[in-house]
Amino acid sequence: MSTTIEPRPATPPPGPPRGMTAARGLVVGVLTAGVALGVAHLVAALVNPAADPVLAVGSVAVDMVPQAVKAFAIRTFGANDKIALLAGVYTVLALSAVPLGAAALRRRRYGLAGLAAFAAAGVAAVLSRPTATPLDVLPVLVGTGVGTAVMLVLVRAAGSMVVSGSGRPRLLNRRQFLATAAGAALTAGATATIGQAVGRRSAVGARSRAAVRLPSPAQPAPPLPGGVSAGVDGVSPFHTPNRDFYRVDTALTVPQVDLETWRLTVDGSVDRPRTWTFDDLVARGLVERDITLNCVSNEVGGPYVGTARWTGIPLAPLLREAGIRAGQNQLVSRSVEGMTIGTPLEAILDGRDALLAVAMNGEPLPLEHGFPVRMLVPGLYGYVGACKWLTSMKVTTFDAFDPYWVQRGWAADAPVKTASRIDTPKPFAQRRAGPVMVAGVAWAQRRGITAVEVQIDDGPWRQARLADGPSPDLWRQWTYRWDATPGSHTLRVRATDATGATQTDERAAPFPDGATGWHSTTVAIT
Ligand SMILES: Nc1nc2c(c(=O)[nH]1)N[C@H]1C(S)=C(S)[C@@H](COP(=O)(O)O)O[C@H]1N2
Ligand SMILES: [Mo]
Repeated sequence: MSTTIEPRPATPPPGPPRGMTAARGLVVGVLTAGVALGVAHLVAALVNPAADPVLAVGSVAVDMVPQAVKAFAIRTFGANDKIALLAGVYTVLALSAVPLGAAALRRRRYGLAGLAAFAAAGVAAVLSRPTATPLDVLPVLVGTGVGTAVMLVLVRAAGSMVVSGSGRPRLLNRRQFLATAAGAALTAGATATIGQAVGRRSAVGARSRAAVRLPSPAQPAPPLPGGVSAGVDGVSPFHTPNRDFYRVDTALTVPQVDLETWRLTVDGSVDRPRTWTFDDLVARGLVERDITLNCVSNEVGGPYVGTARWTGIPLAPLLREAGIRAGQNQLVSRSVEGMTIGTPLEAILDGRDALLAVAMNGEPLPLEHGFPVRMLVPGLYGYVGACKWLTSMKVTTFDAFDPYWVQRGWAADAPVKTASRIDTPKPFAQRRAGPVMVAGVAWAQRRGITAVEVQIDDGPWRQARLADGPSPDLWRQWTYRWDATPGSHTLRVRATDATGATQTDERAAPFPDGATGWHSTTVAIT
């Protein structure tokens, strides 16, 4: 019996240099993911934009992230929080694509298994959306299919690059690999770009909106006194232009509603459930109201508040006609993309101007603000009274159903807290000594603002001058003429509402029912 011992080669068999393996893994992984996502994006644009797996994963993240993270994201990125989130999803995807590519180069089936895992995650994300249909898995499946083909082609091209032999590895078909990679990169870019374009062109919401012709309101807004504007530069205009109106929602793509198929249903514990078309609703007659809307997430001094002239259908009579059964206390609105918002029925029925709004500042609701119909209940934060892209309203009880934000710990009943904000001077502004106009807005919807006071450093509180306040549901501008002396100064503001209550200086975060505290700003006087 003899044993043969293979002679150990003097040098290890030449493989590709290490750096090159990593680079090829990166190319294979990123291009595979890029093509899969680009194709998925294109297919989603054709079937349902919200079925884009990246958006679906982003939406899952929006729904799942803890309150503290969400608050941090809003504080840090403000109105760009959605872009930041999607950038995060892409970063995670890119980072995990590299090991995917490396695995595929080692063994084809590792790569296939990795892709299958991604596809499974994508399908799970897409199907977890509240309005998902089985068709929504199509973008992920087609994207993964094409991605798989691209991965296999790239792996083969990469494999033919290196010819083992003696001496230096020869790069045989480097050109072929690069050409294949370039082809894949082009495919990824082209499908993504075409997807974007198709998405824009098929923007059925924009087309529907462009075709809307609204009759003039049967009840125009009560005339505003000339003095609602203090006429000071730097104060928020009394009516916030639509393009400047804050936007807060969980929708990563703006829902596109086709008016042909859109319906609004009223059901739940009512005697006469009913379904409305847009034209039926509008035919009930429109009223026009100036109403200030704000978000519970607004920090003290923050930007999430605005006033618009809204046109809409009075909500209370419509619900009464449906016949609200005894013992009900919550109206749950549902939007086309699955948001649920719960409003106390009492707030809708107590005589205030609760509206199904169809127009904002004289034009059909902008898509971002809820086209074709949104709810508005003066005196309540948006998350309990202002469902956008509304499609159904269910009469129920608070015991029976927790809407979206309440499931996440926010208060079920959230009347607006009294607040005031210094709009000018801006923080760290530099001004000359002498008269300086300090000015801003204050709001306490349903109650109205009766006083605003300003404090300079630790001096006494001084009365600000109030601009006209024709309705308790509107914010009120205020001004204070300050004789500024050189140095650094802190300005503070606080408001008093019509119940006589003055804002507390106790700082509270927005969660769970709205921020409290005095807004202050520091300025330099020279
Ligand atoms: N469908 C839907 N409606 C929604 C929301 C949402 O996320 N989805 N956000 C609510 C919140 S928190 C606020 S403050 C208001 C904001 O309305 P705006 O974006 O028109 O200013 O819309 C409310 N309606
Ligand atoms: Mo909000």
